[in-house]
Amino acid sequence: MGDLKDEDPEIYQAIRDELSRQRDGLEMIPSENFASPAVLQAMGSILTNKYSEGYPGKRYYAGNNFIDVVERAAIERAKKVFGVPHANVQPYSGSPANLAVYFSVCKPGDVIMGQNLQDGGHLTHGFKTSLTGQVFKSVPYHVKPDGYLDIEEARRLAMENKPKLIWVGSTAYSREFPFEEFGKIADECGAYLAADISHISGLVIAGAHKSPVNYVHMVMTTTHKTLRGPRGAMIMVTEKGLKKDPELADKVDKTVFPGMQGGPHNHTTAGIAIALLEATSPKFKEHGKQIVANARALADQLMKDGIKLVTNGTDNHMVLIDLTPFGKGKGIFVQDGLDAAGITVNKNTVPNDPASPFYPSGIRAGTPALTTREMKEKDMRLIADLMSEVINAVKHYELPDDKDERTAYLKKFREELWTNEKIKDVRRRVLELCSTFPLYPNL
Ligand code: DSN
Repeated sequence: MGDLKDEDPEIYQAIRDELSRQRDGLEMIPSENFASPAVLQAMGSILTNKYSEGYPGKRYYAGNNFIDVVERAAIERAKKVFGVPHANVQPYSGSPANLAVYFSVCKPGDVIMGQNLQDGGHLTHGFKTSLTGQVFKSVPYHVKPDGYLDIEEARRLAMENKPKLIWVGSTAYSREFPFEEFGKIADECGAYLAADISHISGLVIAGAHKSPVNYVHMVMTTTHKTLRGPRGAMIMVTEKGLKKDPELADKVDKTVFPGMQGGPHNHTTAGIAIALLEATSPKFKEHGKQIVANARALADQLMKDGIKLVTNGTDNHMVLIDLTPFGKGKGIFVQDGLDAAGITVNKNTVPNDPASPFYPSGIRAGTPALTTREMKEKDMRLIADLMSEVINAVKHYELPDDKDERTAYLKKFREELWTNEKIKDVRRRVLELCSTFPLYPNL
C-alpha cells in the first residue's frame, strides 16, 4: 500500500487542485467551512475500517471497544455542549437525519409543516420534489413581504391543519429563528416541533444565536457548517421532548438504526467528537460572534453599494441578495461572475421569486469560512465592494426563455467572463487578499 500520490496520481492531483482552489478563493457558501487539521486527521484515520451497527455497549459485531470510546465521547460532548439529555451522532448527513426525525414521530400521510423552499426552507422540510413532500402531506408556511417569517400565518395553518410535526429552521433565512413562538404554536396544536439548526449550530454554541433547546422536542444539526466538523449530522432530544413523549429518545435511536441506516461512519463520529471539543473553547465563542459581526459588516457595505438584501440585513452568518431590481433570473450570472473572480457563492431563490429555483433571482453568501480564515469586518467591507463590482459587471445579461437559446447564451456568457477586464481585476484583488490569510499551511 503506497502513498496516494503514487497509487492514484489522478485523485491526488484533484485533491491538490481543490486545496489550491480553497486557498486562492473566498469561500462564501454559507453552509461550507474549513474543518480543523485534527478533524481532517480523524476523517482520514483507520476508524473507517470498522463495522459497528448498534450503539455503544450494544453492537452487533465484535471488536468495538475503541469505537465505543469514540461514540460515547461524541454523545457526551453533544449533550453537554447543547444542554440536552439525549444525542444520536450516527446520521450520515442532514437529509437522512431529517428523515429519521420524521419517521420517529410520523407515519406516511401525516400532515407536516416547514418553511417553504422559495422562502428559505430546506428541501427536506416538505418540498414537493423531496420524498418528504411526497410521503407526508406538506403544508408550507412562508415569509412576509418584508422577508421575515410570517408567524401568524404559521399559527393559523397549524391550527387549521393540525400537523404531526413542525420544522423551525432553514437554509436561506438571514434573521434569528423565532423558536419560542414556534414552541407555543406546536404546544397549541399538539405537534412535535423539530429545530433544524444545521446552519447555525456553531452560532448557538457560541451564544451568537438563541438556542432552540427549551422550546422544541428535537434538534437536528449537520456538523460541517458553522460547527466546523466533518460532513455528518446529529439528532438531539430535549427535556421538553422527553416530557411530551418519554420514549422519544428510543424512537429516534431505533429509527436511525436499524430503521434507516447500517453501520455508522466511525471516522466521522470521531471528527464530530473533535469538533464538539473545539467548540467548547473560549476562542470558538469569539469566533461565533465574529461570524455574525462579519456578516453584518458585509450586509451594511453591500447595501451602501446599492445592493438589495432580503430583510435589509442579517442577524446570523449569511446575507440573501435580492437581484430582482436588475431583472429576473440574474442569480446564475452573478454566481458564475463571482466564481470567475474567485468568490464562491450560490444562486438562490428569493421570496416571491419571479424565476425558477434552477435559475433563481438571488444569491446566498455567508461568512463562516472567511471567519475561520480570521478575516474581520474591514475585509468584509472590501469583499462587499468586490462583489458589487462583479454584480454591476454582469447585471445586463438576460436569460433567454427558450431552452436551446439559453444554453448557447450561457456558454457565450461564460466565455466572455474570462476576458472581462473588471472580473480579471477583481480576481487579482481576491488573490491578493487570500495570500494574507493562509489556509492549511501544513498541507
Ligand atoms: N446544502 C445545504 C445548504 O447549502 O444549505 C443544506 O442541505
